[in-house]
Amino acid sequence: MKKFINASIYGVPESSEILIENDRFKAIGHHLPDADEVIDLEGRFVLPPYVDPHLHLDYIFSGLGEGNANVSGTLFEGIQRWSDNKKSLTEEMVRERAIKGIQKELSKGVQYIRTHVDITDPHLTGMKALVKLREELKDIVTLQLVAFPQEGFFRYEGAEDLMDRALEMGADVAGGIPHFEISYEQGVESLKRIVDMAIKYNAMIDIHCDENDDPNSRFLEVLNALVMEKNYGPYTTASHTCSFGSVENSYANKMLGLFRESQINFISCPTENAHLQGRGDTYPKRRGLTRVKELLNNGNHVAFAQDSIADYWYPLGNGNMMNILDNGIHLAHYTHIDELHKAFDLITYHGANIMRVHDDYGIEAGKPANFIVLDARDSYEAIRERAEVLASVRNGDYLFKREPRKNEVEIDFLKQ
Ligand code: 17E
Ligand code: FE2
Repeated sequence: MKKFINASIYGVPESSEILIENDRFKAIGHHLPDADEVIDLEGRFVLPPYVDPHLHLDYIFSGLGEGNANVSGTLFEGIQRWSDNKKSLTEEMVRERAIKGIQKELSKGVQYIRTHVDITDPHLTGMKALVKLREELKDIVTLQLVAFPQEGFFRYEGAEDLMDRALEMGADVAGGIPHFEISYEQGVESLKRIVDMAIKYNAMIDIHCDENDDPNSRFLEVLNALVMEKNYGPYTTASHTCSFGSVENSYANKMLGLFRESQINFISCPTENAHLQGRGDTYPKRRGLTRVKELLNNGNHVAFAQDSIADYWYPLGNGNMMNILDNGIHLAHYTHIDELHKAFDLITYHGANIMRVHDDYGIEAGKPANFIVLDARDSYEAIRERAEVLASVRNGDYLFKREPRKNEVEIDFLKQ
């Protein structure tokens, strides 16, 4: 048995000790029984691992290199560049990219990743590579795969059949991109078929939905209605929904009532969409964010995600969820002290609920012993200091452990 003492546990203020037996939490509390190994955390902040519920592992680093930059900074240019270049992609290349991305995220405290995988490819190259990797890496990372028709469910010939095959191969989630279809009608029809297909395969749903600034892009309303009728809201996620940040209040308020009923989930990619959206605006310039605060106050799960690491859509990104959280809370005005105390939910519990891994997630007796340790004492300090992850523990063992940084500047006269 292993015991961590003097921990400041997120959401469990009454406990300071964590007892682990083999790969599971045995007890959380005070003055727990002795263990063979005792690790003193010296008051540091402990929380469940970071969750990145929206990433494109098959695209990673595609934007590096001369001539690969997205000049207009728009979604459409990203899709075009990807389409022009993806034909040369091999399974080996996807595997290499994905491993690099996973390494980056893991080394920053992430242990759960939902990745979209482009299935508008007659060979399903990405899906083949990632199905294997999901199994090979399962001891160090929980990977979920979305069968994502990047070039359109109808717009790309044969996508419907490819999506069916990807789900047959074991994709966990059905994706979609209705705002990229050639008409409103086709967008709606794509959602109907995707929802039916997901239910047929007992898969979750995660749609790239209204990733634009158009207040009349209303596929979110359609998606919500479809899954509400089938009681499938908790298994469904609307990703991006940038346009919901542009609709007027009377419409938003009506929709919030419906989202409360359906319990549909939301993923916002604050850095990605601050970069991609508002490109048609002069000033005021929109920042691409959905109504994060209102959705949270409405009782829906909202998670933040990285989305891209140096791909055709976005030149930055390094898998650091603290950076995503920091940007997201600023853009969302989620910065009141009471909000800062619970802001980590956006990169931990909400993502775990969205991925539906919540039964095995969290610092509770009986659950897998997965957690991270931050170089801070509580949530507020961790966010203010953008605290580094000092350790990541998976199934009771360290994935990594690093020394805290010291104050590099010593000012002697203060000591006198
Ligand atoms: N594909 C897409 O449709 N939207 C994005 N933001 C990315 C890929 C990164
Ligand atoms: Fe995406």
